[in-house]
Amino acid sequence: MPNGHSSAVDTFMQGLKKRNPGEPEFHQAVEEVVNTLMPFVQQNKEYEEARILERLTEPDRVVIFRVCWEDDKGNIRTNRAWRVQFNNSIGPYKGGLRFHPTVTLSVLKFLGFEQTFKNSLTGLPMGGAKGGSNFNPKGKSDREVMRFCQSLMIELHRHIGEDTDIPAGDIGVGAREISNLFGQYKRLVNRFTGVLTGKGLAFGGSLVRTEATGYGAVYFTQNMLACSGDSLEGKTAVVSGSGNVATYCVQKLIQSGAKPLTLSDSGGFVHDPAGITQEKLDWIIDLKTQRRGRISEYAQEFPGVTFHEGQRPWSVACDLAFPCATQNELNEQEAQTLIRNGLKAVAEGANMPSTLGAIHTFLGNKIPFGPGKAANAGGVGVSGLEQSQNSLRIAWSAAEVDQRLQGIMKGIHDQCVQYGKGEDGYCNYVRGANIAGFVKVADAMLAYGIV
Ligand code: NDP
Ligand code: 2IT
Repeated sequence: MPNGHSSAVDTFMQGLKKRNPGEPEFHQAVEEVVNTLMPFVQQNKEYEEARILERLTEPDRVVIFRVCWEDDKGNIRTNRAWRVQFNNSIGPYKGGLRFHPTVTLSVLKFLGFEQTFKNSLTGLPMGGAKGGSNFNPKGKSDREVMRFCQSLMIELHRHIGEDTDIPAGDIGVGAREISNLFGQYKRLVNRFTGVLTGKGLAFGGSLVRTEATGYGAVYFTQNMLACSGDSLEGKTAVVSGSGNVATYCVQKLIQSGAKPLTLSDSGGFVHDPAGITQEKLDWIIDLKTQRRGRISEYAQEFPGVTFHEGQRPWSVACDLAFPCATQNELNEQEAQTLIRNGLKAVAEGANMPSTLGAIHTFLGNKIPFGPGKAANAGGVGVSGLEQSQNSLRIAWSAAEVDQRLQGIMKGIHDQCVQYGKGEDGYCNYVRGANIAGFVKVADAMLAYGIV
């Protein structure tokens, strides 16, 4: 990068850090984007003169509130919740809710910022937002989760709406939580409307939404491999996480003739050298969604499987890596290990799972690398389709939704190639996704004037 760009990035980042102290995840997400956008913005003076980068890194609004609820023993509990409404230039705010003890304003600002670009890439009219709470659903009873969700919605309902802001799931927020939240919203406003996505099929949910993020990450990988005439057939894959994204990523890998070898959770990873089959995956999905168990139990259930306590799966040799758990779960050293072991491509199912050092290592070694805002956009893409179906008051078939999801992922891939392919033929999907996601939002902001 020429010096003018890097010193402009440094100056920009100094200002951003000063304005947003103590928010390391937000700084990291902005730095990744600004690193690749700065040269583009400097070449396109209208963006620079209108200070689009400064405006785009300041959320439209942040709502912070207390959530009080009563546990099963009658104790009064207090959590904090947030909704970061980042940017609604191209559509109503849209993005998930995360319930996890590690949730902070910094985490939600990074997620809302990334969401703005991701949603733009889908081609659907959706702005960017994220929310959640430091509530830990692990170990809580269904009733405790319900009381927490109901209490949270008593405040959140004032700030959302089908044309204002449409939350969905994320870490710790799945079918159970969305159902509790939707039931309470409907009761508070006395309207049945598509205000949340990821709803149950009986009350306005879309087929394939549950599967969409994991499936989409695999479709994105298929598109990356196809650029060099390659396919998923026979490829080994290392997947982290064992939640919604990881499990449906594994399912689509199996259906595509690849061999998924690992899954993980915060306790460690399991390695199945024979490959995870659909039958074993059904057992895992039941373990994780119904029995709410730990991934280590998989190694006790199936012969030949090993559990590696406290470790991440990146030391297992593979063709493909799918980080699908959480932010900063794959560092520079682990990226080097993957490359040494013959890695062919990476697709981020999670948001910001690779550190800046890991991204640099993948790009420096010319590994096709699908960043989260491109590779995991299938989830919010099908959320957008759920909104369309709710507005039309119809339900599409699974085949129809899946077809549209494949079209969305191909569209995102091709936009990345348009802006990211270099003269040597290597596609930098990070640059491609950042610029393609930016242009649409920035042009809308330019059109609105100074707002
Ligand atoms: P789930 O809650 O279903 O699963 C999360 C998984 O990640 C669990 O296996 C969990 O393990 C693990 N995990 C979470 N936090 C940590 C941590 N701090 N350290 C180690 N492991 C951790 O969430 P999702 O599958 O929905 O989300 C996974 C990722 O995908 C997130 O980054 C999310 O933002 C992203 N994403 C999700 C989308 C969706 O539609 N759901 C859409 C796009 C992106 P444990 O049980 O031990 O906590
Ligand atoms: O990070 C994400 O894209 C999500 N958690 C899904 C958001 C959505 O609105 O479906």
